[in-house]
Amino acid sequence: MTYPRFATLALATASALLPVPAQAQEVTLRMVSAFAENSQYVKRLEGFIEKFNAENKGVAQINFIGGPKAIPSFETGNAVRSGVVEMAMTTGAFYTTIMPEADALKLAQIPVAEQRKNGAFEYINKLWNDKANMVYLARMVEGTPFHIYLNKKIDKPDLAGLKLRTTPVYRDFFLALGAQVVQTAPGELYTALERGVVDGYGWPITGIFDLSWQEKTKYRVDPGFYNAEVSIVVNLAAWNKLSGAQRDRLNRWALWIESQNAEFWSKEVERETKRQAEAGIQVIRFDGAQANQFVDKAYEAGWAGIIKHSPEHGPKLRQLLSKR
Ligand code: 173
Repeated sequence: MTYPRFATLALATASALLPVPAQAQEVTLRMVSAFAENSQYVKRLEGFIEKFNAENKGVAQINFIGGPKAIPSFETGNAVRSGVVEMAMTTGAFYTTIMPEADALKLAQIPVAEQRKNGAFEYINKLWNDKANMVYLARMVEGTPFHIYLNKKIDKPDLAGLKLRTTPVYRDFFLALGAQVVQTAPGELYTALERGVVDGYGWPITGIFDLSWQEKTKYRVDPGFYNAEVSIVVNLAAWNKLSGAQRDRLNRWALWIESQNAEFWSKEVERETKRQAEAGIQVIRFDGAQANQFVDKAYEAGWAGIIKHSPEHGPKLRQLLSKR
């Protein structure tokens, strides 16, 4: 439809005189990642950001600043809490010093889609708002268990005499298995393996190739345990400054990326498992009752750690995140 010239002019003049509503201004949100720039996690994030930016011009844009070189992995939580950046893709284990409950998300036995329905997601957001000045926006990684990777052979679930690289994710479980632990950021693990400072490490089933750890890894212990959690968090003050339309876009895109998780990660698990075998990594496999005990012990140690540090919220999180 074409308008007569004067109508167009009149409209243009009228809109020039109106105050600009908040939602008419495009907002740019700066974002960092706790994981390396060449990692699979970040590649997927970059694809997401590219699509988001292309489809949300004039509303909101995400400016990806970089990985741990920009903000060290264990500082990403602080950076979002304090507003140094507006967003981060990180994991709860990296900001337990802000709130110990952050590390509970690895213990989720139900997908985030279900967490959004059973009250868990709301509970999480209330906690994250209150304790970390953050909005918990979207879970990026689901359905990828953690594993123990070793350079020394074990024949039962016993890590006595071994020194393992850890983060809060694995700490209580590895200690329960008798290991000595040393905490490092992902970026320091290669050197720790190379120098023989550690005999192994914890990491999800995907991603060991990102920083070349396969070169220094002989065994993977099966089964895996927990549910690796990597999510997008947003500074609460920045969130509150957004217009309803801008928040709506971010929420819609959060749901969109989450809806891709199951298929994306199940393919990655298959691909990376195969790739590990091709790289010569041997599997130390516990079966049957021993496997069940191993996994049960992981969850028991994990929840005991959470509940010890958060007697107030730990039990509720356990109830909300566990399979019925
Ligand atoms: O660094 C880690 O091993 C870690 O805690 C983690 C958490 C989530 C995904 C990948 C690694």
